[in-house]
Amino acid sequence: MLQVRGRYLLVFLGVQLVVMALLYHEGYRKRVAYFLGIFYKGGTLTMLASLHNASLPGDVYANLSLIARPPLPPDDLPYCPEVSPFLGGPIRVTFPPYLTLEDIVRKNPYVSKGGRYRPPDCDSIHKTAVIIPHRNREQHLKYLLYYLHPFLQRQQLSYGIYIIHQAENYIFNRAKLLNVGFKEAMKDEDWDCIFFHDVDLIPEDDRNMYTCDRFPKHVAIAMDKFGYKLPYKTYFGGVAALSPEQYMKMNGFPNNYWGWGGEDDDIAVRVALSGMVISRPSVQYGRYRMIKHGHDKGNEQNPKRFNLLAKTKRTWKQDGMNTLEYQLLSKELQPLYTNITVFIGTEKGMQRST
Ligand code: BGN
Repeated sequence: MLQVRGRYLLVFLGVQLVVMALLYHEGYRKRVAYFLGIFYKGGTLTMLASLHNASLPGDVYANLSLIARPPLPPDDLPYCPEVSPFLGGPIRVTFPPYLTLEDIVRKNPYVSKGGRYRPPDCDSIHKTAVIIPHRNREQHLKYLLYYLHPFLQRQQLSYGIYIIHQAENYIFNRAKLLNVGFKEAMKDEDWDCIFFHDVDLIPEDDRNMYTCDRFPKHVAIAMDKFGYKLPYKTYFGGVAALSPEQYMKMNGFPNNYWGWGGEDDDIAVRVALSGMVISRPSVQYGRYRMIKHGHDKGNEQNPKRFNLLAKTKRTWKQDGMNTLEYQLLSKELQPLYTNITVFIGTEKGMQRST
């Protein structure tokens, strides 16, 4: 009897020891972060961050707990280094089953209301808005936010995330929602780069910088569903990045593609018609995992897309940013994103469909 009890006691003590060791490790990491907060000098953080990278390959949250606000007035922060010390390369993408928005909020303590972030320890020269059109894809949105926030923080960007939600049940119109997102985001801030982002695409390499190039950048160039290759040469779907100047030069995106398909091809044609070319990241970095899903109700294939696309050359100046009409129903600052709900009308105009 006594012997059995002794064995239990040993097991119990063993478990205690393991727990204590783990707690001590966590405490150690916190103390390092605190220390850096007091004695912050650009290089120190850089070295430590890269050291820690080696130990946790692929974890999108690895090292982010090392970021601390130094005791300096915001105006005295040094510029962020040219290459962020937090970049780790490939990211492991899995879909944890019991994830909640609260978990994501807890894991991103420096994200402020409306899904805004600026590096607490350095002054970023990049200001990127991410625009995500959405309807009935809450589950996808949750995973995208789980990955996108730490991904952008690893790149030391100042950023904001906008969800553009199409009100009512009329056929989905991705490109018009992107136009609305652009217009609303630019009212908030002088963003220097806008990322137009599908809700079901998760970036798989943090060296895929969410900043703009000299020309409109098609970013989702290697998706798993296309065998990590471009499906065709002028493909412009999924994720694309334009500066406000590039976007205005092509009169934004078309407003008249209702349903699935063709609007991204129209955008690619606009790039060429306005005298620009498509820029792309390296195929090693522009990798994306698509969250699997069934067919969306209300986003059936658009039978008119072939005709529309044949006319882009004649219509691009008459339809786009300069003719955008919509009714803003709400703009809420949620903890992880700015939620814009908009009525964008129907194919027949701005009258209500119901
Ligand atoms: C294309 C679609 C794109 C879509 C890609 C990838 C059209 C227009 C045909 C003239 N284009 O075929 O919108 O992103 O496939 O799925 O349907």
